[in-house]
Amino acid sequence: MQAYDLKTIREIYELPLPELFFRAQQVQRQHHDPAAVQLCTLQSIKTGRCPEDCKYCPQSSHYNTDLQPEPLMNVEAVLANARAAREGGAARFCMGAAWREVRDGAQFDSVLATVKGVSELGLEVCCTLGMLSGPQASRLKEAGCTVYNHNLDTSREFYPEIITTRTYDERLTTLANVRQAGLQVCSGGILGMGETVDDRLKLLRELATLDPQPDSVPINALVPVPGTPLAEKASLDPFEFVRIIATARILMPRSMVRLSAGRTEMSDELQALCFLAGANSIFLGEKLLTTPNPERSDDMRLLNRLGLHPLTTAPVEAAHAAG
Ligand code: SAM
Ligand code: DTB
Ligand code: SF4
Repeated sequence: MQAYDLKTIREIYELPLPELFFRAQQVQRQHHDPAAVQLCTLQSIKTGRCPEDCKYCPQSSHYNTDLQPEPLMNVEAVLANARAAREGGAARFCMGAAWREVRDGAQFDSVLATVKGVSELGLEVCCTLGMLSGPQASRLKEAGCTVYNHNLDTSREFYPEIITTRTYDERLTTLANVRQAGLQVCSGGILGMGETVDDRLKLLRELATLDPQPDSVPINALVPVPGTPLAEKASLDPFEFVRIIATARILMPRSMVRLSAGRTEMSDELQALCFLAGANSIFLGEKLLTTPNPERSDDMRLLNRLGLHPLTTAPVEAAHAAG
């Protein structure tokens, strides 16, 4: 793996757009089918009342949002939704809980039973439950979970402006626990929280330096939610956004780069540019965890118009076969 310094990353990011796209597409073709898009479904299995103070998050108990909190869903309720997601063409089912960390006990046991049930449906299972110890990561893996999502969100320097209730190093420790247990790592960040371009590039450097690199990298555009401290943030420059996608693709050739939150505010043309820049995964379904996502039928129509098709092979296998 190549170690990147910030200057080199900046030089890539600042390339003339056609050159940046050309390089990103070369990398993408070496490791992925450029016409295949991974479709993931998200399900919030425990919503709201989170003790963390992430300034972007509608689920934090520190802010007054319109969110309706929901306790942990029972196994059967989640399985019903997972079946529907499978019928709808999703390859991966990702379950999120508004927890600071996983605690051993009845609730975690219930999540483990849910994970087992979803994996038995033949779906790839991803969880995002907050901080995780090594033994907890192993139990998730044994239950049939294949991927764990835990975002670094932004640069180490900007992080304390956004979250004060846990540290960057705690995030990295969870990622190490996840990797150690043999789970795939899904880790990315959010753009548009008031960070500089350098903060974004430092986030990419941080992710690209993980060894091995994350299997998937979700790039979220901030969804400004009324009541959160970031409700009034100015929207992102679309070209800055695609440049980050292309730079992520070049720095992390094998990773799935997921165009995540914020697509409802993006035009079809901008999303198409993101696919050209190397994004190859999206969340499908009209809701993310708590905020809206494009309609499934609109997404399928867009993929069709662009000649793209759902990815069926498990991404890591596909990447290994290609390279
Ligand atoms: N509580 C767990 C955690 O923080 O890891 C899992 C759920 S948390 C909601 C998952 C991720 O969603 C966060 O790391 C953040 O990157 C993203 N997210 C949350 N609110 C968002 C928003 N308003 N806009 C964009 N991304 C957001
Ligand atoms: C990720 O990076 N984005 C997804 C997933 N991982 C769990 C979550 C986006 C959440 C957006 C705000 C919401 O819907 O609550
Ligand atoms: Fe809690 Fe996760 Fe939201 Fe932070 S991002 S407030 S940890 S649910």
